[in-house]
Amino acid sequence: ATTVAVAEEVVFRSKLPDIEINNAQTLQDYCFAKMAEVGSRPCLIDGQTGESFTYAETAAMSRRAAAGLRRMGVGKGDVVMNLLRNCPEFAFSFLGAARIGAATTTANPFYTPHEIHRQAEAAGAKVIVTEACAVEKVREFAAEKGIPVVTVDGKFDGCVEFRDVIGDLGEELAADEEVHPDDVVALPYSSGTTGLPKGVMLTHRSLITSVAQQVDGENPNLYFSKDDVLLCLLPLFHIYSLNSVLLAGLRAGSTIVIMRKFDLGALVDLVRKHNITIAPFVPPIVVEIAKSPRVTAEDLASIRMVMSGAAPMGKELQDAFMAKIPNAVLGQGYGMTEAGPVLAMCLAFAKEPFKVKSGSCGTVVRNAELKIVDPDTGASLGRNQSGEICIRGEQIMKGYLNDPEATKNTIDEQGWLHTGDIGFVDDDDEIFIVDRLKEIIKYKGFQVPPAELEALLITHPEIKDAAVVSMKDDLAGEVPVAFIVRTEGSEITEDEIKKFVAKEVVFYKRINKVFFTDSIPKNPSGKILRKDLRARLAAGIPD
Ligand code: 4UU
Repeated sequence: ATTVAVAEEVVFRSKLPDIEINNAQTLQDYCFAKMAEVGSRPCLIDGQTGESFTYAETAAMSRRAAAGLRRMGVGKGDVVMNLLRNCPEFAFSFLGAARIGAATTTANPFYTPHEIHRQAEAAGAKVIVTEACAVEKVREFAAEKGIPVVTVDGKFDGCVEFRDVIGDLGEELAADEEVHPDDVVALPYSSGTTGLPKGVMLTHRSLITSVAQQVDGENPNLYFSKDDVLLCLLPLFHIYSLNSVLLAGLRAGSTIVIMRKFDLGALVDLVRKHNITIAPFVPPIVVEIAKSPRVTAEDLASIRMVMSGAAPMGKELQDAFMAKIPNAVLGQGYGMTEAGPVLAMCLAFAKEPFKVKSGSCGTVVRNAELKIVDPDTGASLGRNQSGEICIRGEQIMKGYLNDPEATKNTIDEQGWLHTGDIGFVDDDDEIFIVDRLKEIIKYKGFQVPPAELEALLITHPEIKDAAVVSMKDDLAGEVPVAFIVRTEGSEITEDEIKKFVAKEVVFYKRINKVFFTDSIPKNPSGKILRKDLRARLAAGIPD
């Protein structure tokens, strides 16, 4: 007789018990739930100007933004684009849009016009909220499409000032629009496991669940209190900062100090001035602080928690940093835009902390299930075996906007979201990421989608074929490099190709190196064999 193997699922859970999460309310009600307690406490502080807004003022500003956006014709189901560096107006606009049942799509103001227009168009943005550094890039496009442009930092021809949207009379929205928990509230763009950037539909339900998994419960996994002061330096247009800094900070009633751009001196000044207690970072910032002789333990003495995420942080870096700031807890969060975004969080951040290991990216959050599957067979794997990390729970995205095919390829029929990350769970439930199955390149935590660069490269008349893969880099973690097949007779140079790309993309998507080759390795269905190219790079003979 033959034996039939019964596939057994090994599901990993948090060490913390599940909690009850009321995720059938609006995100703004959930975030401002402690208003009675924190109304007069500082909520947002603009690090640059020192301007401060209490919780009551922040809520009022968001109601005024809601009224203003509605006057501009934004309504339920519509999309507002936030094309902003960090500023208080980002929060007012985001929460204001939520109040009228609209969603916010977020984009980097340093994107090129091409990148901005593509997202604004795909998301169907009804209004663009931006600032001086990006105004010129959207003005013409917006005029053509009849999209109003709002600016937060001054008056520009043909644009509306945010101040006027808020209104002199201070008219506030009387009552929030009723929404369904599964209505979209945030629409960040991500390329996910393959292809071009897509709109990630995060709903009221998913974001409430994600924030609750972090900061709620008797023993919160990520313990923020109303006495904490959070440094909001990571860009709010990326889901890490939007979710784990702004929304989680609001929910906890903490003070959020907003910083527009990274500068080590300014960072130290802000930490000292506001007694920052929580510092969410990405690995390149951790590296810079660890290496800088200018930054001392004393400078950062008020910080009790340093969080790193969005890219790998190895044991060596973690140990070097901890030696420098011995009084702070350093750990990682592991997120992916599509996953809501947080999959795992360091348990040393809990109110009653657990002992954790350097190099781990945390333990799966509570109220969620995580499994590791063999990418070839789909079999569920046990502890200490590496495979693709999958997550299930109410926090994950509803799907990609207008792309059921890509959604189906990411979330399977059983509701598991496939991350494209390779990792394992150890004997103590800690997760270690060891590789990436998906094509995405992460430059200092920013997404660089190879498919986007390849599509651009092959529009050049002298480029016959192209493939973009990641190469390790000391400073950025990873950088994109291109394998190029020239058209017959072409003598186009590396420099010309780099310049061609640089004109069209934001700085971190620029091609770092070009390798000319005779052909791009592909499988029979035409998919680029990136593994082969990465192997060539690793072997140091890239042609
Ligand atoms: C190794 O990077 C993010 C979100 C990060 C995040 C969010 C909330 C971190 C902490 C937090 O609290 O999203 P994306 O969509 O830009 O990129 C997702 C990918 C992951 O699939 C993985 O490949 O970024 C990588 N990544 C990490 N890699 C994210 N976090 C980590 C990590 N270690 N800690």
